[in-house]
Amino acid sequence: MPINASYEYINAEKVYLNSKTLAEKINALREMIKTAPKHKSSENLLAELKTRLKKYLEKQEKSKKVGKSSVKGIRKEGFQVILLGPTNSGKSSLLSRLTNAHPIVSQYPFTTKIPDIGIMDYQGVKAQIVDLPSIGNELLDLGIVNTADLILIVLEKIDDYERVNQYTSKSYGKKIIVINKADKLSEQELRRLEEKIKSKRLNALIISSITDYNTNKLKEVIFQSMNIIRVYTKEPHKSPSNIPVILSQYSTVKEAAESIRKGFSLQVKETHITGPSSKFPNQKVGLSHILKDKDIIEFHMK
Ligand SMILES: Nc1nc2c(ncn2[C@@H]2O[C@H](COP(=O)(O)OP(=O)(O)OP(=O)(O)O)[C@@H](O)[C@H]2O)c(=O)[nH]1
Ligand SMILES: [Mg+2]
Repeated sequence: MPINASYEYINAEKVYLNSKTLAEKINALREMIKTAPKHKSSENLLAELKTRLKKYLEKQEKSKKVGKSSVKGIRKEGFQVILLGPTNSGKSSLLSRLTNAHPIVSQYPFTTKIPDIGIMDYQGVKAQIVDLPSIGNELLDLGIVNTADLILIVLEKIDDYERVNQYTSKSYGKKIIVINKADKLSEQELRRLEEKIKSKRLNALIISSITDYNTNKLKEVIFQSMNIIRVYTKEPHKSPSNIPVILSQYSTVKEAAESIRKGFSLQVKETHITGPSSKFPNQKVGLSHILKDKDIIEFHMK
């Protein structure tokens, strides 16, 4: 146990040591990283925890690839997000907001009869989004709920949450509650709903597919749950590339170099980082330095 460990950390460590499934281990490790003391002497511990988490995430990723969805005709492409909820909560409307797809939207119940698929592009990162027939529709095939990477539980009323959540008991994807139709709420009702989310510590976001309220925030939240980072490479004295290198979370400088070209890290003499993982601009770091989203990485070659 690290010195000055907080009560939260000790608790998270206990949960970790007792966890059996991969998903439990991942959640507990995330909590440990969040609550670990952030001082000089615990840097090694933090790095070690992050490496361990990364290994588990990769293991989970591998096991997902063999998982098959029973919904015919939907090929899982990269990160898969599904929209699950009662009829008329606005799933198809949301799909058309987040992606290039144009599903049928109507005020009548059970409009969506077969899944609609769209691709979300968030600053160069892509995710597949699948809009499903609603809960209660006999055409809803729940197989995909179990294999999706992320489940957006789309509701108009927060009170519907439990009813919908029952259908996710066998899923291992993360879950986010999306409360749609914020435009129908008064300022006061909106504040009250926000308070409720806070006090119940729900992982929920209030949006409107009509006014676009918080839909960009939702894209950001989806991106964050993908456990990936974008780093931008840069040559000395030039501006950074616009196209990000996509890496899994907690990747090191060495892994970034190797993702450019196998053996590239052996040719690197020095690396400089500017961004969230650097203490100051242009910080010189070693190959084992752990990167963060939006870092700019400058390699000096031998
Ligand atoms: N006011 C308001 N209405 C919305 C919003 N989003 C969707 N709607 C309306 O709600 C109704 C249902 O929207 P859909 O997107 O078809 O709902 P769905 O969840 O796909 O429902 P299914 O018919 O079961 O497929 C439509 O009349 C939409 O225009 C929103 O943010 N605000
Ligand atoms: Mg629909």
